[in-house]
Amino acid sequence: MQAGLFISVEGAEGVGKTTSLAYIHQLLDDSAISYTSTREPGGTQLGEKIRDILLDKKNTQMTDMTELLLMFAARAQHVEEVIKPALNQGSWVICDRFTDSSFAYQGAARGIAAKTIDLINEASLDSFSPDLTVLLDVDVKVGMQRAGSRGELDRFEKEDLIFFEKVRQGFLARAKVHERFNIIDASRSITDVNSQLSDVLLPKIHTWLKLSSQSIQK
Ligand code: Z5A
Repeated sequence: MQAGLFISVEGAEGVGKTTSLAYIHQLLDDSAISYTSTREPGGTQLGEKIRDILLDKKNTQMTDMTELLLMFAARAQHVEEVIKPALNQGSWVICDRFTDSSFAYQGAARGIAAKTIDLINEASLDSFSPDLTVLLDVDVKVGMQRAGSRGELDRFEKEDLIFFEKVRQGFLARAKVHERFNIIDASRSITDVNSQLSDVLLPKIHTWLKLSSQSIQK
């Protein structure tokens, strides 16, 4: 059986991940590809409990290292319990954020050295990474305005413009060195963003369907 494809969707505050994820689901539904949609931090019962701790604005004393280790604790569980089993069954996995968020938020923005995150990534996940990463990129002010229209702010959403500018630059720096990244100009209209997503994903869908039918015929 052809293994599934692991896709992460990344970006800073209010870039439109939720909106884009809905469109990606539609593309996969239209192609009759089975997929698991999941998110980080979270994605498992244990991970969702960790998410609550991470986002709780009452946890003002949390150190940056605690935050990083909690992200990776949730991720280690997520990879073994959900992501790898789904991929092995030929299902695609669409993940709202993954390790690149830790490099952008805990690394570039909080200031933890990338080599420290690399070590934790290697030790906890054997540096398991997505096949393809969609990075939604937009001016930080625009993203914050879009996100600002929502209700109460969580522990991350309370951060300022400078923090989210560092997050954005952290993502863009990673996109420069990892070929799996596809940058989407998220300043455009939702229709235009969807069209950019189609340009990235349809060739992958067609190739995967072809390989899949060949492996069934064997
Ligand atoms: N975090 C971390 O620090 N380290 C890690 O390793 C991981 C995560 C994995 C929770 O993530 C927090 O965890 C996150 C980073 C941290 N904190 N922050 N910030 P999350 O993904 O659950 O939370 P989020 O980043 O705030 O995402 P979100 O709430 O899901 O926002 P979004 O999905 O990017 O935005 P949206 O809901 O799709 O769009 C926002 C609004 O803009 C909405 O009204 C849309 O209709 C509108 N929109 C969307 N696209 C467009 C376009 N193209 N034009 C105009 N308007 C648009």
